[in-house]
Order: sequence, then C-alpha cells, then structure tokens
Amino acid sequence: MNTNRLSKKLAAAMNAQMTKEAHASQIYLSYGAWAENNGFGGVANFLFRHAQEERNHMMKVLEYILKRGSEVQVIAIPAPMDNPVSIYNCFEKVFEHETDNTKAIYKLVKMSFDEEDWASWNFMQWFVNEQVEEETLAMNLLDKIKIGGGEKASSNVLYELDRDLENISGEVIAAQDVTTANP
Ligand code: OFO
Repeated sequence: MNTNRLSKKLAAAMNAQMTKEAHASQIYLSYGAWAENNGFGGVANFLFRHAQEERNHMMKVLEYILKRGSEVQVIAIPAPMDNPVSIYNCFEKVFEHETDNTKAIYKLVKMSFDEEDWASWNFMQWFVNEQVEEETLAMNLLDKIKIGGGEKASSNVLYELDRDLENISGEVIAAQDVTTANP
C-alpha cells in the first residue's frame, strides 16, 4: 500500500526547497566569514546566527517530507555566490537572496493550492510569514546603511552598525535558542 501523501511534483519541489535552505545557510556562512575577515565581528555574528536559522529551515522541510511519508533526497549544495565587496553590498545581496527565496516559497504555496494539498499549503504558510520577517529585517539593515551614506558610509557609521549587530540578540534568536519547530 502506498502511504506517500505528497504528489511526485510536490515531493520534488519540497526536496528542492530543502536544498535551497541548505544553500541559503552556506551563503550566510560564507558572508559571515567574509565579514569576520574584514573586521566586522558584529555583522559576522548576525550572519552566522542566520546561517543556523537557515539550516533549521532546511530541517523543518526535511521533517515535513518524512512526516508525509515521502522520500527525502539529500543532494549536493551549490557553492555560495561571490563574496560581497562592501558591507552595503553584503546587505544588498542578503536582501536579494531573501526575495529570491520568497519567490520559491510562493511557487510551493501555489503548487499546494493547485493540487488542493491543504496540509502542504498550511505548512508553507509558516514560511510565508517567516519571509515577511526576514525581508523586513534585511530591508531595515539596508536602510540604516543607506541613511549613513550607502557605499560611501563612513567608518563611524559602519562601526556603529557593527556594534548594533553584535547586540541584537533580542531581534534575532541566538542559534543556541532555536529549534526546528521554532527556527
Ligand atoms: Fe531566509 O529563510 Fe529560509 O526559508
């Protein structure tokens, strides 16, 4: 008896999203290492924590695929894109990455809707809300640097931003506090 509760198409798309979340984690990891290397420990702290969050998103999708009796396919994760060239560019890349991920999530929402797979549709709503949070966070950080001069931001502005990000544990859950149920 076939107990798989995901269609072939939806299972493939969920698996692709799982890999996309792993890829996102690698992107944040590489940007974090870049920031640390360039003396921005606060920015690195923020990006490393976010790398952990993305990994938890990956686990959340993996657990859902298994829960629906479908097969998880762990494949190679594409390498992250080139390093940023500046802190402003770093948050531009973060924002672009998040909007790109939102598009992938919306496709999954539509696919679930079209198939009338309400369990998957409901599952995906968590990600829809999460993307609003993540896009807003990236947008706010980008705005802060824009106000400070964008690419021409002074070292004072960058120093303050770096210090703020060192201390934003109240806005972003620290890696050690997250769970797959609450990434
Ligand atoms: Fe950046 O968020 Fe995952 O889904």
